[in-house]
Amino acid sequence: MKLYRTAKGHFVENGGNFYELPDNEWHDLTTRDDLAAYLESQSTQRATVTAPEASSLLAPIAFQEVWAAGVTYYRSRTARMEESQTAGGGSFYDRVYYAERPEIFFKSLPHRVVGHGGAVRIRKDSKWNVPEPELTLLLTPSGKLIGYTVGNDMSSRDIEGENPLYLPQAKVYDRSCALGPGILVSSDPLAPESRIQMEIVRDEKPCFSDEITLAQMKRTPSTLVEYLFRENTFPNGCFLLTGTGIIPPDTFTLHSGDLIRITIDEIGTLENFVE
Ligand code: DO4
Ligand code: MG
Repeated sequence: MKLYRTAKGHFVENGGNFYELPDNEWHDLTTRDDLAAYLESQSTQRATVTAPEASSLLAPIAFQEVWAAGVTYYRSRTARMEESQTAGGGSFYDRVYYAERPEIFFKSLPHRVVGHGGAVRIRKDSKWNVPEPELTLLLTPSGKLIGYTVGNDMSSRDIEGENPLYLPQAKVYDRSCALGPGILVSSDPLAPESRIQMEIVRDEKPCFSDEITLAQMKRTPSTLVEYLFRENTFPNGCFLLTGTGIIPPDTFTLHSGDLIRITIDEIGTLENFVE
């Protein structure tokens, strides 16, 4: 089942059919531990409707904080070591990749998040920017995993590489995070062979594409969630991005006008232009 937040209401897709939900607040829906059972019962009681238009989709977030894990794929560890070598930060990334404790950082509040079709931004004081396509978990206030979405952890690699202590500036700025298109409602782990694919289109031509499977993630979502909830409460629940395994070559930087298309099997495709 998939759940969509749109300008015209909330819709659930179940077995290939769409149903419009009664007037629930998005916050109330996405903090329910029993969301899957609730949506199942709603879809048996309602008439089918036409699928909502992609242009009406809104970011699937209410008041949740957004957090992110880093260096969860070998490729990410290697890229960070290279970018921070002159700053002497190289060994931090290797150490965190192998350490028991994962890297988890605060990424965003809802007002900095855009949904499918929204424009993400690159910082004006940065010259090297990339999207990071990441499987993203939706967690309720009790810490229950109730769904998945596609996330883009926009990053300024020159700022991050200059000094690891600049990470929050490389990661947290207006419209530095995209989530969507909707929520795959499931508490089951996704199949290890599920692919994350990213394509970047410039002047209507693909200029980068790559893919990776979830099998290559070093940590499990449940371990990341356990660390995140160890000494934190989330009265509104939270989203947790689980790290990137796709890194464009060092010669690549995003341009204004680029289209970023991220697809995760089972969840869907998130598209954003760069402002
Ligand atoms: O350690 C810096 C950030 C890493 C990250 O965002 C990622 O691996 O996805
Ligand atoms: Mg990331």
